[in-house]
Amino acid sequence: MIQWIIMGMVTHVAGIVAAEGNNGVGVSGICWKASIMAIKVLTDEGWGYSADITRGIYFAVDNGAKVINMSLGGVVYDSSMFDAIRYAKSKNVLIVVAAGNSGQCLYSGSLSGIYPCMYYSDNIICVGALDQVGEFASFTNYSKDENVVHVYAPGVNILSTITSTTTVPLTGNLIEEKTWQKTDNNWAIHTTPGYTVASNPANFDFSATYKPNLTNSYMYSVVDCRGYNKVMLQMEAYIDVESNYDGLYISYTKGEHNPSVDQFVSLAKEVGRKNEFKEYNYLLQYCSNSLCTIAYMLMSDGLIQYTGVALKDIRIYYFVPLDDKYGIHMGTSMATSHVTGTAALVWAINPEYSYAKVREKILNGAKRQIINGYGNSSYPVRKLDVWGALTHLIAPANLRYKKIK
Ligand SMILES: [Ca+2]
Ligand SMILES: [Ca+2]
Repeated sequence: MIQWIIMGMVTHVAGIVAAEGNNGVGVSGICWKASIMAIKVLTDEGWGYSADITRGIYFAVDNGAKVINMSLGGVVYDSSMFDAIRYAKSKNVLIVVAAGNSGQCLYSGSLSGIYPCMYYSDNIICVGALDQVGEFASFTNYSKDENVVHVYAPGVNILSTITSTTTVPLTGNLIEEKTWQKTDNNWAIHTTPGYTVASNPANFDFSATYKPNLTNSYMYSVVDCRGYNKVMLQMEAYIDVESNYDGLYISYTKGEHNPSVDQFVSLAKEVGRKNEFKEYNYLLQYCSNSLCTIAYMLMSDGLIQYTGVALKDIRIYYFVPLDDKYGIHMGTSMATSHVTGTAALVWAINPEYSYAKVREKILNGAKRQIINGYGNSSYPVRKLDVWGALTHLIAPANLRYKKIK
């Protein structure tokens, strides 16, 4: 399992590629008429696994994508993902990827690379970011080797489309409103001066300790999330448990279930001596439009017990979209999508082109300029030039013409 981090916000990236132009609204993308296929391969928080990204590539290719914009990166070489990229190549699909935002110099053949940028396949264009004066953006990864970072494009202070949401309470405080079921009597709901808490140990008073060898100490309840598309659990909790051996496990499942019998989805294991009430938020991805069982379990080993956990406030929130807006972001993600839009534009002008031709137009149409690198070095790099890519076109072959007298 390899983690991948998204480097930008997808709606912003999509707007750079294809926002409608010449309509007096918001921004214009590079290729106004491009069709976008949105394929979600990472979580809302922007991370995920290479297997999902790999499946996304196959899905895009098999469903007719011409250019795949991958504003994401990870540090581990994954041969399955590389196979998917080669599959895309066999189907004439170009893949435009971000060089990454860690300010690193990338060396060809180096093991500490960034992928997909550094997979060797000639249907990839890896893109670094420029600032507003055409120098390297402070955060961009870069390379002295034009075969590693192929081209640079604007990536600082880019205005594009954004979406946003806000949360609205779906329930009140479930500690007070709900009947909680318990698998043993180590959990209890009781009122301490000032507020009601659910706690383990039952006699929680900031000095008593939870029991050793807890393996099945659950407290759980069912919440009705029907009619709500995206819901979140928020809790305020006091946590004081031994880090490496004990833990408060928070889990949930769609429908009405018993966590000591049925399979639940883990949300978190909270540990440590926090010693104050803090707020925690968890997305309940699988509880959209359904009943939802939320479960808390305290687990402990035989040695060392602390004062335990107290849950003061548990609420469910749902998300509502706010009006669409425009906003500024920066990153090699933004740079990447400028190149993706250019690829779409070049391909729109000549749909018969191969991925290699489109790539050649972009790279050969780019302006080659010396740029000030890091540490007093300077070297020539390719800067994206949309007009250059378009005018680098060769005249279509086999034109029929008549001599005009
Ligand atoms: Ca517009
Ligand atoms: Ca312990």
